[in-house]
Amino acid sequence: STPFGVDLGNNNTVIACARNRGIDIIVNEVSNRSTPSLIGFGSRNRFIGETGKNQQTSNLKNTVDNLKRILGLNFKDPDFEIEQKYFSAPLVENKDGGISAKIRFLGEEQEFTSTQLAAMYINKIKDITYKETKGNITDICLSVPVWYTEKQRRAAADACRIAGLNPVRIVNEVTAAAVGYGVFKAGDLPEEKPKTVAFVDIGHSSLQVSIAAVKKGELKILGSAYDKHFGGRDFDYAIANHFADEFIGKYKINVRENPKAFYRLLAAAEKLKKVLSANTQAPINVESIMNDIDVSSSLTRADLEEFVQPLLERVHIPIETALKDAGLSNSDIDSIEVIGGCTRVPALKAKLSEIFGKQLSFTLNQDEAISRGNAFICAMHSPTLRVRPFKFEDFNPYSVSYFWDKEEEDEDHLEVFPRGGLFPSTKIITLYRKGDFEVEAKYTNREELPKGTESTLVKWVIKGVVPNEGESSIPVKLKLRNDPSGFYTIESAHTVEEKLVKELVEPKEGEEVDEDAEPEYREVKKLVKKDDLTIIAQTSALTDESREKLTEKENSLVMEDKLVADTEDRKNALEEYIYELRGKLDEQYKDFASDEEKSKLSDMLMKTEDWLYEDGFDSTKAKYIAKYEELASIGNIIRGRYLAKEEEKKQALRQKQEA
Ligand code: ATP
Ligand code: K
Ligand code: MG
Repeated sequence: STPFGVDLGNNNTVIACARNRGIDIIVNEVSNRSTPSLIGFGSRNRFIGETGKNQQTSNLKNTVDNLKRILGLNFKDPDFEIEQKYFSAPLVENKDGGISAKIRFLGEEQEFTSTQLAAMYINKIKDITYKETKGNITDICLSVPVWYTEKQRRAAADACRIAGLNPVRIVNEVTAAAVGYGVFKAGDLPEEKPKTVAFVDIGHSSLQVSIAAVKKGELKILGSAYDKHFGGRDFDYAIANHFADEFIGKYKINVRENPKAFYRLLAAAEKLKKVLSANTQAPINVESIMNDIDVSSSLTRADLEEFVQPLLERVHIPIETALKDAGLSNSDIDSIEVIGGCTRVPALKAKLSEIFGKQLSFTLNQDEAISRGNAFICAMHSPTLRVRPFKFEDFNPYSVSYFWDKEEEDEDHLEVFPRGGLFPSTKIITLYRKGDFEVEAKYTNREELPKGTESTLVKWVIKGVVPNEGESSIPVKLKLRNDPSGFYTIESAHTVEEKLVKELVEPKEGEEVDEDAEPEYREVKKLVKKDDLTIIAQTSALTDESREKLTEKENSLVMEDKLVADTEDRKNALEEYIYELRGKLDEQYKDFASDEEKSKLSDMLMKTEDWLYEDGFDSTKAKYIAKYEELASIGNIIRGRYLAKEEEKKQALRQKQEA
């Protein structure tokens, strides 16, 4: 499989693949290096990415964006209340308490869960990659925000699987960028004492910061923090809201009452914002925004900075938290690496620089660093590819404890993976059990988490515990793991028993050894593995059965989309052929068809053309092909004569030249 890395952005997604001994950004069907992260639903097919963006304005109610913000979130989560305002399609609570979009698709009302929506989008991204690379795309390294909970990570992995991909690793976005930095800037990194680098990512929807210790071949994330509701879209809303107010007085219209008008204002606001990153003043114009009214106005950079002042005043909070977690202060930071589209805003750059008390550094490609890191990490996990060895450990943002029913032990739980620890990480614990038992992983401190997060992560049933005869319990060894994707797992479980085992007596140091002497053994009591236990995990991931169902559904939607696209393609081919043949009949083919043939073909061309614009406007792929072949059966005979004559001419010319 071609190593495949995806930075699923809230605004746009960037794809990278490891190939030709490097990492390439994969361009989409219109040769863009990033793809809008949204899905439009139509009467016949889905419009995912660029095509969805193109008709978003006219299809607002059936267009779903902000995909990553609802993935794995509960409808009742307080965060959803904040989130909802960014959506133009209606969102509803589904039977699992999650969020589904309710849209009109294929002529009827349909609902799709946040996981399905993410899967649709990832599947499209996979298709883009497949078309561009012609490679075998089966493994993916997908990045997610550092604030994603276990449930959201599981949903992200499920979405990959529904899209037919194996998520080899789910990785934090900023960590992926940091890994890219560690790998591709290896030449400039110290061998011994690590360099301390702050990575700041401000995108469309969130701000994330991680402090890393980087040296050649190795990286540790020492601290991570975030502002979950801080990004470019908040700037767009601030601008749009300003103009919405202005237009009430100036044009006597309230664009907030008209979703399409507000969306168009929002799009114009985003453009304006970008212009203000390079200029101190910029105009805004929207034609016929509503009630046939054209609006225009302008904004200065200073105005924008004033509107977003409340945001600017929050930037220091996550940075201070991350520094504190890392046990560092400003002066310990050697370099501040900035990524994410929103960091192009001059006021934000100035703010970051002020907070750190240092110049910012733009070593990484702001838009592509995360996906490049992902592709490298995916390559690292490939059994067939050899990549430069690079070790990285990430920061565990949420404390997690494992609970059991107290039997012989003093405690009924243990905080196994505290906030601030590094992962992947493993801890082995021993419990004394009479029989089968349950273990539960829970978040220890709710206040570390996004509001409303459920505390239980996973429940396990451990089966197959049988104490030795005459004993009331048996020691069980559990291997607990915060795995490379950040999932909290029980990797293995087995019982142990004391056994007398023979052990070779090693000669003492300095003692003379008689080569011919018999080796000496002694008997010692040792704990040895007795039975392997069965671990049944109940996670927030989909069950195999429901995941397979959703996979089937997704595959059938892909087939339908493909049929619609192929039909359109055949229709266009027929139309083009009509024009081509008609033209050539008057030119190149003029002398190669009899008058009878010409009039018969002209007649057929006219009839087919009429059909195309009437009965055949919305026909089937097979019909378009049949009509094409009908024309081609005559067209090709004439073309054959023409080509034969051309060949004759060519031969004659060659003979003349040779003579
Ligand atoms: P997220 O990281 O929140 O999931 P994302 O990865 O899609 O979102 P980015 O691609 O990093 O986000 O950044 C997109 C944001 O950057 C958009 O809000 C966009 O308007 C903004 N942006 C892009 N270019 C500029 C610019 N020149 N000036 C200001 N903002 C810009
Ligand atoms: K992005
Ligand atoms: Mg991003």
